[in-house]
Amino acid sequence: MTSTPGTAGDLAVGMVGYAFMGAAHSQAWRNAPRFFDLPLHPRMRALAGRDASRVADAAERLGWDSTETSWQALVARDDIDVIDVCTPGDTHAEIAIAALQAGKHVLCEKPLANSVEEAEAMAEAAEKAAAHGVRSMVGFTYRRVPAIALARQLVSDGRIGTIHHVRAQYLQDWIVDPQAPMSWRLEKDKAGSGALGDIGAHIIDLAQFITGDSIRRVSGRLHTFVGERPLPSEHSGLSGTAGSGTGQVTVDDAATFLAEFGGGAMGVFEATRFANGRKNAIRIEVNGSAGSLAFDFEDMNLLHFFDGSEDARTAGFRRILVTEDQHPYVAAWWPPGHIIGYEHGFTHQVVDLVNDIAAGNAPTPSFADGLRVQRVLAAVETSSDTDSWQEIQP
Ligand code: SOE
Repeated sequence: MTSTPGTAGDLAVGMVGYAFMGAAHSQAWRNAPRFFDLPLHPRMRALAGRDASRVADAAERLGWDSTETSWQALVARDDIDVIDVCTPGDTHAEIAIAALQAGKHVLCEKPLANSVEEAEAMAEAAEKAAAHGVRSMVGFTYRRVPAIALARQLVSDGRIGTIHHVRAQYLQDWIVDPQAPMSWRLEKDKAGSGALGDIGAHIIDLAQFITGDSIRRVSGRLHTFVGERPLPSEHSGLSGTAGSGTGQVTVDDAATFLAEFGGGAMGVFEATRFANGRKNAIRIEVNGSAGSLAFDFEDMNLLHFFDGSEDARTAGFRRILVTEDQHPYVAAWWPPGHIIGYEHGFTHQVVDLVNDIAAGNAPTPSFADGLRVQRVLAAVETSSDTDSWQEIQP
């Protein structure tokens, strides 16, 4: 590592992968400097993918200046400061570690890895690189939804008091139809786990983020409702069409678990792709000695807040529209009262990363935070396999 990249006005970004997450991150790199006052200007310098013509099409569509057909070539370029990893989980560790060792800052999609061992190696590489001013962040994007960031503020301001209960659900239904085709998200080799790692990881991170506490033990159950599915006709995203032949689903369709937090709170978690009618419902409720909070991503601009100190005759859950200039991230967007959407969380993620890189701060969630989530995921799987409570290594 020779010098700290990204300190001369521009911050040159190279991204690996260009499917759903690649598109979401691309709009974030493009919009962040247009709406936020940033100390460094992100440049969308290069996009990497294996197929030359597809990556060229994607670069044109998403706004990248050039392309590479291997991530190794991207990491080797000395005109790139940040590597943004938007690939399936089986490649996160090798790309992120190589990038950190080459002195590039890294933003890596969630979950951090497919196993605790990989996540440990990534956290170690991140710590070593940080000693040279190289920054890293894992993309638990929902932390940057303004209503969630406000929930975190209210907890740390003491408005909820001592937390007794955390109720967290992530509910989707995109494979409830047994004819919905296979995709990489249904293959253990590529995704690590199913609903558990893909969406359960988000609610684990959110629960720990909002409460400021850590899960200390879990008791879980994983289940696969449909074990064999049609192979996709060509593309295998969240909405592919069925082709001929079938493939084995090697991950869970749904995961539930009980959790105990270090500070004594009790947690109930549920992550499923079979909640018919629920599209992207991240529901979190926190009950404390002084009040409660409730959030649902399907109504993402609202936070529900109960203040237990209010006169009992008029107390009740208050519906806060999180669209005011005083709310986290909101002032950069539209006039008060004008709502924002799914993609804004990705933009806020880029804004925070760029600010941290410029200021020399350690971004959050860090790879160490990603490792902590990975340990909970692994413990839920072991618990389901062995019918036992599992402790999480602190
Ligand atoms: C699919 O379940 C998915 O795209 C997840 O992979 C994302 O992390 C989540 O934001 C939306 O759903």
